[in-house]
Formats: sequence, C-alpha cells, structure tokens
Amino acid sequence: MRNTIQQNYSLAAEGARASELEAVQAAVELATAARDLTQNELKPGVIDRDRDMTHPTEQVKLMGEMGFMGIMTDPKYGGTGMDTLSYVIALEEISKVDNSCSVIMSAHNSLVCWGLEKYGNEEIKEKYLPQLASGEMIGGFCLSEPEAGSDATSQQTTAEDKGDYYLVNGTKNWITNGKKAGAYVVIAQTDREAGHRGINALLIDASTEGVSTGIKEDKLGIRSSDTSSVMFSDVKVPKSHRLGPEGFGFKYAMKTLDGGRIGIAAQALGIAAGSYELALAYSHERKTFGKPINKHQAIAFKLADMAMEVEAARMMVYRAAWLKDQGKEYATAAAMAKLFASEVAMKSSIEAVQVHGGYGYVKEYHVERLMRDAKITQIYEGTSEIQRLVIARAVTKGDVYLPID
Ligand code: COS
Repeated sequence: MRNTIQQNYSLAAEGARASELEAVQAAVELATAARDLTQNELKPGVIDRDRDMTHPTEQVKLMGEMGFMGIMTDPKYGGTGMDTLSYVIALEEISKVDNSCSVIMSAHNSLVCWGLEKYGNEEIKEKYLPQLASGEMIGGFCLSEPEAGSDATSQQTTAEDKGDYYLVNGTKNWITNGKKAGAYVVIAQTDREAGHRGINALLIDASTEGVSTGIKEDKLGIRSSDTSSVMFSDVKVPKSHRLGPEGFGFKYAMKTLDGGRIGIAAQALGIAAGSYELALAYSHERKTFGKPINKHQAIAFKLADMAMEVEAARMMVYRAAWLKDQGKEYATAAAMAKLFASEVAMKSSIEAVQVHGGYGYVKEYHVERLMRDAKITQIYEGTSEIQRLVIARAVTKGDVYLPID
C-alpha cells in the first residue's frame, strides 16, 4: 500500500508533467487508503480503547506500515516523502474515527520529524529519522511546562552549557506521546539574560539517564493517546543534538507549531466531517412522525449548516497546507485554519449528538466521543485565544492577507 501511494503521489507531484487528473486520483487513492485503514483497523476497538485509556500500539504500528508516521519525511531517511496536503488528507480520515491515533501521528510528524529533518544535523537525522519515520520509534515534543503554556517564552527548564554538552533539568507537562516516546524534542533555557534568544531545542533520547515520566493523564477526550509529564534530572545532552543554531529553540517551537497547527486543524476537520457523516447516515435511518428525521426541516437545516461549515473548514485547512507546500508564508493561514476548524469541530459534534437524540449520548454511536475529542483542538498547539492573537498581530501589522497570493 505504502509503495502504491508513494508511486502514484510522486507521479502527481511531478507538477508540469502530471495531469491534474492524476493528482486528483492520487489524492483520492490516499484518502481511500486512509479511510480503509480507519474503518477496518482503527474503528474496531476504538470505544474500548477510549474507555480503558489503552494506547493504540498495534494501530500505530499499522500507521507506520502505511507510511503515515513519516508521511512528509524524505525517503532518503525512510520517510514517505509526501507533501502537507497529503498529510492533512490522511489526518482528516483518521480523525473521523480515532483522534488518539491522529494526535499521535500529528505531534510525531509535525513537531518532531519535520523539525528534526529541517534543523537537525546529518548525524542525528541518520540515527533517528528512519526509526521515527517507520513508526518503530515515536517522537514527543516538550514545550509546555506547569508555568509555561500559552506564555511559551517563560521556560523554567534549563539546558546549562557545559562545553561539549548541555545539562538539562526541568519538568514538561501535557506531553503527547510522553510515556511512549523514544525521543523528545525539548525546549529549554540556556541563557536567561538573552530571553527567548537564549532558548535551545534539543533532541533527547528517552533512554538517557535522568529522563523519567509521570502518570498517564486521565483526559476528557483523546483518552487512549498517551499524555504525561516528562522530567529531566541532570540529563547530559551532546551539543550535536541541538536543533538549529544556538538560541534558535524558541523559533524552532514557533516554526514547528505553525505546521503543527495545520495538523490539528486537519484533526478538527476530521472530527467535524466524521460527526456530519454519522449524523447524516443516522438521519436517513431514524424515523419520527412517520418519516426519516432528515425530512423534518429542524434536522435538515442542521445538516445543511454542518455540510457548509465542514466544507469551509476543509478549504481553509487545504489552503494552509498548500501555502506551506508552495514555500509561502503560512503561519497566519495555519492559525486561521486551526481556529476555524476547531470551532466547527465543536459545533458539528454537538449537533451530531443532538441529531442522534438519546442514542447520541451513549458510546455505541461514536458521536459523544467525537464531541469530547473536539474540545482539545481548541486548546492544544495554541489555544483559540492564542490563534486570535497571532491572526490579530498579522492583521494589525499590516500584513495584508490576500487569499490567492
Ligand atoms: N515563526 C518564526 N518566528 C516566530 C514566530 C513564528 N511563527 N512567532 C514568533 N516568532 C519569533 C519572533 O519573530 C520573535 O523573534 P525576534 O525577537 O528574534 O524577532 C520571537 O519569536 C518572539 O516572538 P514574540 O515577541 O511574538 O513572542 P511572544 O512572547 O509575544 O509570544 C506567542 C508569541 C504568544 C504567539 C507564542 O508564545 C505562542 O505561540 N504561544 C503559544 C504556544 C503554544 O502553542 N503552546 C502550546 C504548547 S504545544 S501543545
């Protein structure tokens, strides 16, 4: 499967030589492959895993075999070599059903693999990327701290410069893949005087002495994904594990989060679209007052709004991904896509529960899980308030936001 997708996609990606039809066919094939995986392998057991907080280890393995755990990584490092648009297409399908799997895939690809490939040196890329891209090793991104979430520059974790290594001490919170990761990208302060320009991003192997993790958090949604604290106590990190130049760590975080927000926007889109699809299907089956409920305007109008909003969110997510693929500025588009798609995810999943009535309130019908999963898309990788701040700054700075450029 991985080879077929890769082959077709490469054909489509050849730009001038590939017809538009081939590009569309490749995208459809990718979406179909992701949908088959989701429906056949992720959906069975998703309710139990969510209830029991069981990590989807086997499912992540399959995602690795499909090439999804290194979907944007260069094939020379064992990746699938697809673009951001392909990434969001796959994420949308997975997120229609299993948002624990999609957050594992998103944080791993956006915040670890992408940044490591872009800013790491050859030695660590060759050592870690093949393991990460195959899904054999999972990556974790450690930025948030007990006292540093939205205010990401106030890092308390320190990376003291000891000549040929950094000595890392501190605690990170809310880390996706916290207990399962084999490698972390850790943001830590080296030179406090230098403020955000004194922060470094370091790749730390989870097996290094002094690295430990807290309990798996008992969450409202995305329950089977692994979220925990990660602690660093006198951890020695070789200088060669720094990503980017000295003092680049805060920018590493911002740049990877710009792409990460596209991933979470795609997840939110998947939740919205999955909720809509379930509500639509149910509205055909369920009869009240002698006819299917979608023949009642009260329900039909809900479906109309859901369809319209999902479509609008999809356009914004695709556009942010396309801008990134074109090498254009995408931070504002990513913030807009995440903000909008997460609001649509929340609204659409709540409406899906409403359309299902009492059935929507029980686990068997899947929509209550999507509603619980939706909430986190308004919080992680930058809250909705932070997205508004990013957009407002861009707008008021006079960065004219042209839809087509
Ligand atoms: N890409 C590259 N560089 C960026 C950037 C971006 N998207 N955003 C900011 N920067 C740079 C700025 O250019 C500035 O660098 P210089 O001083 O060298 O010019 C530096 O980073 C600091 O930027 P700024 O002054 O805007 O920082 P603020 O403290 O005002 O904070 C916000 C900026 C609030 C946008 C940032 O802290 C943020 O995104 N917070 C949310 C973090 C987050 O998503 N947390 C969730 C954890 S991950 S689950």
